[in-house]
Amino acid sequence: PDNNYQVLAGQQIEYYLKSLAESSERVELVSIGKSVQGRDIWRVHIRPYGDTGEDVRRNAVWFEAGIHAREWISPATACHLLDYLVADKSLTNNLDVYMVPVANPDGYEFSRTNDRYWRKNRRTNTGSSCRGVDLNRNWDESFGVGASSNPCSEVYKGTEAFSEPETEALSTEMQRVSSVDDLRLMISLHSYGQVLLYPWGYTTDKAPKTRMMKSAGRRFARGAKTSYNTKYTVENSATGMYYASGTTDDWAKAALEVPLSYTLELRDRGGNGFTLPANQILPTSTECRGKGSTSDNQLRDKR
Ligand code: 0X9
Ligand code: ZN
Repeated sequence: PDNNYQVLAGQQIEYYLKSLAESSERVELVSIGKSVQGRDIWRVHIRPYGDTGEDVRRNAVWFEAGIHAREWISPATACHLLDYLVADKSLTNNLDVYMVPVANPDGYEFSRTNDRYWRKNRRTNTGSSCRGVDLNRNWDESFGVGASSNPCSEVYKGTEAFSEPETEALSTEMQRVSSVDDLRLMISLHSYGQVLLYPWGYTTDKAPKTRMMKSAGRRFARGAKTSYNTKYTVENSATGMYYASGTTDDWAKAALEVPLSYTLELRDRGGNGFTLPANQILPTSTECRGKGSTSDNQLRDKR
């Protein structure tokens, strides 16, 4: 039924990823670490077509999804994108695609079974009865500026940068990828708001390559509009939303110097918010791929 918020359980996503890796030679699945409660954090790598296994430096993109537990549309969109990327031969040509579809597996499970609006991970905080660290405040970039030191806060930053196994695993693997490849694009998938955010989030100072992030961002928005006329705006995190620090996008920009670093807030604009009806999963995934967008047409012409 459309309205009962069906979503893949974490384990079902695991099975899906494993079957994808088994059925396609191009897909490599690796556990990059364990969550607080011991769940695997899976990282998918889609190698380009015709990859001979040589150690060549390629352009790479990194997708992170599900760092916030209640934003169910994020892992769902990530899985649909995976499906699309594995099936499409031309799109991933000479490009390494990396993805972590469920970056906060404990929180995701908790949101499914106990508290639909859970956001953080499931850390037991010493000296407090409140659990969880906001994993999108725990990265080692201007840690603490515009985040809370109260364990009961929804935006609790944790005891120190990378105190959480989830952010530790993600950042270590992102660092490794950026040492073997040229990481050109990083997108962290969230909801909701239909806005593509670019750094910085902790200051209104201009980040390097802002013009490029804006123009590429507008191209995304144009593409996203073509499927169902859904409007996405492109904004700076700090001015367009609110100050936040210790986030994935700022860290990728600052520490790894990823030229295009974004947080993408998926559907909707607040009508349903986090409890986006299941019948919007597929449209959301489809429009974000920009079917019918300029880049898609160009790719089609090249085939
Ligand atoms: O607050 C967040 O972590 C993100 N919004 S959400 O509603 N999904 O929680 C926005 C993060 C944007 N990035 C930066 N401010 N750097
Ligand atoms: Zn979020």
